[in-house]
Amino acid sequence: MASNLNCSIEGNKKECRGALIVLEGLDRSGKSSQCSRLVSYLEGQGIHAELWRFPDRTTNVGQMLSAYLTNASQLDDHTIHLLFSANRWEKRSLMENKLKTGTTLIVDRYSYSGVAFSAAKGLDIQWCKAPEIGLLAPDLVAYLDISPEKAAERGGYGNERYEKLEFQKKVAESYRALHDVSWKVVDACQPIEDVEKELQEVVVDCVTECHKGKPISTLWYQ
Ligand code: Z5A
Ligand code: MG
Repeated sequence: MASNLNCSIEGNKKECRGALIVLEGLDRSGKSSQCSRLVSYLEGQGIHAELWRFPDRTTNVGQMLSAYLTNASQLDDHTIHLLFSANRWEKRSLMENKLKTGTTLIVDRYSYSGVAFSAAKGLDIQWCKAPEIGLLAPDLVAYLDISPEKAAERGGYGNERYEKLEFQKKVAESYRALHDVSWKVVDACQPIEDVEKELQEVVVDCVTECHKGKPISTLWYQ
């Protein structure tokens, strides 16, 4: 029997939906570190959570993305944009099932990375957003805010395609264009534990809201 609170009741067990929480930010802003910490924290609080990341390099599409990012293949900018989107679409129904059965998903990059990186190459932002329409909308977007220069000081970039300071400056501009008031912007230059603490509070509030029946919605909000 389904309740109007997005909770299902199986046997005696009442299950509320999980939250879709996305971390975004420039390279080296600390997303992967914070995603892992958040999952451990939530599990410690008795909240079932899984760590997800995009691109998901394990699928066939993901392997094409990985080859592109490591410069092992070259693709037209529009083509690679659509492949990044396809990589989210191939996971959409699994994500929805997980959310509906009570798993909170902590996601390392999502549609905002897709749009920000392609727009930074000069593609039209509305065109970039279009293939994302209908994907699950995050219940929370947390943006780890750091300047491209400060991020570059963190252990250096790797050798992947976009890991260059000048390009990261353009990505920062694209993120500014995408940002809306619903985003939780966290100062990513704080010590790692302080960033973690700030995220924990807002994430637990978001999970509680979803448990209480916040409806699942789809992109884009506006
Ligand atoms: N991409 C795209 O174009 N389109 C799309 O749709 C999607 C992605 C989804 C995937 O990179 C690339 O694909 C990415 C965007 C593009 N391009 N680039 N460049 P990725 O996500 O696989 O990248 P990554 O290898 O995970 O690295 P990252 O994201 O750049 O880093 P991070 O996850 O934000 O940071 P971190 O690994 O947690 O931390 C970096 C270092 O900083 C590490 O040594 C930490 O210990 C340190 N750190 C973290 N926090 C702090 C604080 N607070 N203080 C000091 N030091 C810290
Ligand atoms: Mg990362």
